[in-house]
Amino acid sequence: MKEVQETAEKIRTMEIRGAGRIAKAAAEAIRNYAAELEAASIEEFAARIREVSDYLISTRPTAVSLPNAVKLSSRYSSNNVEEARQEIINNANLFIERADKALGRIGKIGAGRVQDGDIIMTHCNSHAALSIITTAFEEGKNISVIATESRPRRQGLLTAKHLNGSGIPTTLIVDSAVRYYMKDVNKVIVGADAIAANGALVNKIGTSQLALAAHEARKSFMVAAETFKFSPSTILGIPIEIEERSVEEVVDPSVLAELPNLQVKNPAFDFTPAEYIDMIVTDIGIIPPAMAYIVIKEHLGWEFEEI
Ligand code: RUB
Repeated sequence: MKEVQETAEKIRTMEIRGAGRIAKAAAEAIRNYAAELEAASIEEFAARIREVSDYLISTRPTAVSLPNAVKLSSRYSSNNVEEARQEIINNANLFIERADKALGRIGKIGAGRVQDGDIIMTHCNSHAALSIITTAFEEGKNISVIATESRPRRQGLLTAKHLNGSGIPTTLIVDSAVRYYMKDVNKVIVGADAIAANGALVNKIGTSQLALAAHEARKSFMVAAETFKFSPSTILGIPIEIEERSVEEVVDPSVLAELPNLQVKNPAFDFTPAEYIDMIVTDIGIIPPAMAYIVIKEHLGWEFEEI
């Protein structure tokens, strides 16, 4: 349980962050918990796995990769504790292996849509988007990147450091400069925390501004997303919750203390409607947002009986 608590805390405090990494960390935590779990009966085993699953899922509400990873990893069919334990270990390992492979595939497939000379704008810090950008560069394409700062947590700096390490020319801009620079850009590539059944994207706050500006300037808007970023529960009309983080990420607590009448808001994500998205690069190929429902039905093992 100690490892589960540590992982949960790291996800909550964003020491582990980004939807893909959160998912893999949760799968690892479930796997290691199941491996050590002492249970006298399958009922006790089931109850403890459910408890830990719910606990991990509660750490961050928006990234659907987290419940998907937990659900896909913690599945078992046997009524025997040892067999159920082994099923969970195998499922979690399979999830982690597929997640790693998915990033490579997205990079390769997406790089096919990047042209020599492209200037690419990206937002926040997405490993899937970076996989496309670095693969295109490694293929010999002469590209450069405009990375947004991504206030308030400034994940854009992580992106800039990553790109700098790969030798890709990068310009860091403040979020409010997105529209100003859009004229210089050939395409926008962002990641995803969740994709709804109607093809809408949920990603770092400000993503929809990039999409609007790209639409206005007629620039291509690409989303890089593993299939486990698609949200099964949206088929049932359950909306994706937007995480509201502490206002102290935005304004220093000492300043806040002097402004008792001020309200500060800090939503961590926003929605980009499907109509602003040109393509979603997934590990099963490039799809239009309208195909989100099919991905959920065919690639996430979603069954209506589960309701
Ligand atoms: C991260 C974020 C990323 C997506 C995709 O938000 O919005 O764009 O999670 O990332 P936060 P990846 O920093 O709040 O977790 O492609 O790495 O899964």
